[in-house]
Amino acid sequence: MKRGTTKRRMRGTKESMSDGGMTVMRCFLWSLLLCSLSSRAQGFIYTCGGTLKGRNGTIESPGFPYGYPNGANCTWVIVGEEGSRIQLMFLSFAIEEEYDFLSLYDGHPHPTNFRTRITGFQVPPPVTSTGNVFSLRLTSDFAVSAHGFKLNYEELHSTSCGNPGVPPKALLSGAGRFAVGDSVQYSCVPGYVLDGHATLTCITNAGNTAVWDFPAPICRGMDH
Ligand SMILES: [Ca+2]
Repeated sequence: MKRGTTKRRMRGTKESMSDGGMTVMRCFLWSLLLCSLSSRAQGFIYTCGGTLKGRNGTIESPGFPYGYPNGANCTWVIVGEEGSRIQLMFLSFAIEEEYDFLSLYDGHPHPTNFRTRITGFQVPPPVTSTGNVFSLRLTSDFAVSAHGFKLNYEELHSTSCGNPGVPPKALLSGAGRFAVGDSVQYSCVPGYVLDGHATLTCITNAGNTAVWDFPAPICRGMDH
């Protein structure tokens, strides 16, 4: 969903000229809380997020799936038990490519913990923190939204590798616990071939952490 600079500029102008109209639309689409926050003039910042504790849970971008607000700066900090890791499993992902971002921090949301920045319309594979804190920050610019993201997070203990994920066009079978000693098998839907290892086994690495012995394979079209 690329947009031209003209469209961007027009959208920006329209917004600054008819803030009232935009507010009504936003009230209709989103919650009253969001409405009151977004009625501020251009240059507003919409903040949200918070600290999350507990073994597992769900995080959605504000307004999901009807679109996140412009000017969003939302930070979620997931804190697991000491000695655990946090795994994120994305269920849905659509963020305006190269203008809006979801940044991941392996620890507290500090630049030194920066891990990766995700944007666009592909559901990312599962990602696991190295420690018991994992942070996410959603930032959006002044125009154009998308339906946003939804993910489940789960606390992993030292004997669990966590769900290795199912790449596009792949099928996963095998153990449901994903614990040390368990294996999973991948295959591809018809018309696609597997690239990588079909079987992954959960092992303990030198650092005494449960990890999959190989990355999840990919399924590529036979004509590529
Ligand atoms: Ca945007």
